[in-house]
Amino acid sequence: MDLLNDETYMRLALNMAGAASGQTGVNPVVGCVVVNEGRVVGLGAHLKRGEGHAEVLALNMAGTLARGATAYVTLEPCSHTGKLTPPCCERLIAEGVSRVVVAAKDPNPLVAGKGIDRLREAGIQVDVGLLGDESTALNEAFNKHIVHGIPFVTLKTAVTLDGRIATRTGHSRWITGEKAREAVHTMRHKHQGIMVGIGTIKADDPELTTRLSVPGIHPIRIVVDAKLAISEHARVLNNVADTIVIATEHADADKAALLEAKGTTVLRCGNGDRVDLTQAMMKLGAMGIGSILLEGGGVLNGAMLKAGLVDKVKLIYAPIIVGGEGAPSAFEFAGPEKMSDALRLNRVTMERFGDDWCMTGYPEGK
Ligand code: AOF
Ligand code: ZN
Repeated sequence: MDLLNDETYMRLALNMAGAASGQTGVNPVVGCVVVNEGRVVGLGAHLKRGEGHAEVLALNMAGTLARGATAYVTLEPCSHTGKLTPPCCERLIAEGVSRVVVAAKDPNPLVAGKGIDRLREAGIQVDVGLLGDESTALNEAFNKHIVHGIPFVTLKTAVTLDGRIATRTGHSRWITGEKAREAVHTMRHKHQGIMVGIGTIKADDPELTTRLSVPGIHPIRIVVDAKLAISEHARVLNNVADTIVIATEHADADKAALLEAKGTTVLRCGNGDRVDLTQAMMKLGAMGIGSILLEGGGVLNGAMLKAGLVDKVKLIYAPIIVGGEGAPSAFEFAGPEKMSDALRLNRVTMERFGDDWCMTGYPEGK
């Protein structure tokens, strides 16, 4: 039986926050529940960047019943004047809330503890940390982008048990089953960008949109294509969603103009043969892209990993083996000599999608 306690209300706030995953852009997802004398009197979630904060919406619903109430918030109430509203901590004080339970501190340098301090100064009891890890996990992309200015990158790949992403002839549809593919489209919905290399565009001509049994949000499609070799007829350039192609400074100006005339954004990153991926991440972060789902192929996966730009890995293993000398693998890079120098994933969890198994982990140091 579910007990009625602080955790019950914080979990409700977290569930509301989680429902907005993928729709707040570079902003965090936040939920708020206001409880007065054992009754829920206000509910709120931040649903869109530039629109109301969770606390404001919940307090609007609570009205005068906020006086003396407890507010459960999944993220520290803000202490800065944002896009739309004055600081949430001032609003909580003005409404006469007597206790605030906060899951996690806001890493935004403009807030970072000031919201909590301000509430305490006003004599409000503030308890911090309840289900904090869950709140932090929900906002892992926000937490990185607000501090470092570059996107949080989740590398996702479907693989055979022998680590291949295609057969020796290049055939790749499909490796995993329907449930896993639905999970991948849900991942697309939850990321602001989806990134692939030109090799994947040439081999599969993917559309890179979100297709589910209900409408989902399409991420911005990002193609790493040093020489602008992409065909102007590639499906990824259709107008279903926005597309950014990243090339080097040397790539042909006429081809860039042709792509831009189709509505595609061309970014130039790096002076060498290859795209400077670190610079690309800085530019994308500055453009307001806070999370990217990296869908390969092996060369781009390897390069992103080596550059230390991958924050999280999701490997979906299908119970199949294809062998085949030279069959493309999920990670193509000059690996280490010794097993002890392998790239290790930490905080590993496993999840089942039908007959496929998804291993999630964080590269060492992340
Ligand atoms: C809260 N409650 O529901 C959210 C908060 O651009 P703005 O005005 O929406 O401000 C965005 C910043 O506010 C964001 O970077 C984060 O620090 C905080 N988000 N804070 O008290 C909310 N969404
Ligand atoms: Zn706020």
